[in-house]
Amino acid sequence: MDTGNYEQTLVLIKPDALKNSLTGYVITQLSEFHTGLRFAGAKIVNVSRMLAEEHYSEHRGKAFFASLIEFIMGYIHNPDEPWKRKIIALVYQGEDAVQKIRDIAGPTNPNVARDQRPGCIRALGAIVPVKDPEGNVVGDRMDNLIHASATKGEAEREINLWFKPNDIPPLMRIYPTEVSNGHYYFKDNRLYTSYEPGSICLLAPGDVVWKSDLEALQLLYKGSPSPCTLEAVAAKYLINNSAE
Ligand code: FUP
Repeated sequence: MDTGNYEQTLVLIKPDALKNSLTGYVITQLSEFHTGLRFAGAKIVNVSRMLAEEHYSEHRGKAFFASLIEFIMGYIHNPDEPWKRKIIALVYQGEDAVQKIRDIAGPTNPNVARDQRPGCIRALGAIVPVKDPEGNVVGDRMDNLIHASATKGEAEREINLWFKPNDIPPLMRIYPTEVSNGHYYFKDNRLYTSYEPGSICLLAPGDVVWKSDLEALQLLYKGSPSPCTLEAVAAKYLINNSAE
């Protein structure tokens, strides 16, 4: 199938950008006219803790981790209005998609962005001190308006984490898919292949699924080592399933 053999990358328009009405600005900066890239997927997501922690799993244990999770879940920018807690997840596709969007996003740290790349998107961000329970500053939270995948490998992991195959038009999918031939249910961080009261159906026979997800579920069900955790697969199927 011709998918243009193009690279894809994940962009998240974060709660600080949404709160400050910067969505239009970001989308204009990333538009096909400026970047040559096309939309392959888009969704509004109320970010669950499971999804947030999987997305930022490489930062687990760091001083800013808890604050970063609260931030991406929308608690910081919408403490009293839970229905406003959301991000916009986008997949862009085209030649050099990862690098092109990283360049327009700019450096991770907004202070560095202002210094080194004035005009980039993250130059409009903010740095917020993270304190321990005694009030000592132990790190910084970087509210930098957008996430952009750092490498092609990260883009694949992240797009598979946030998007199901059917969120992306068939001719734009670049990662392998399969059709599920079984049921998979999720409850209390456990996997089942038949319905358990209170469980949520992740996959049913006939569902189009990322090949990597199906392989991971088959391994996890057998109790064998899997390249990813159950949470990393389940988080996507639970998107917008229930409010945090
Ligand atoms: P990037 O790939 O540019 O998103 O950068 P990182 O993977 O290093 O960081 C992921 C997210 O963690 C960024 F959005 C910024 C945030 N972060 C902090 O909040 N504080 C830090 O000290 C480092 C990163």
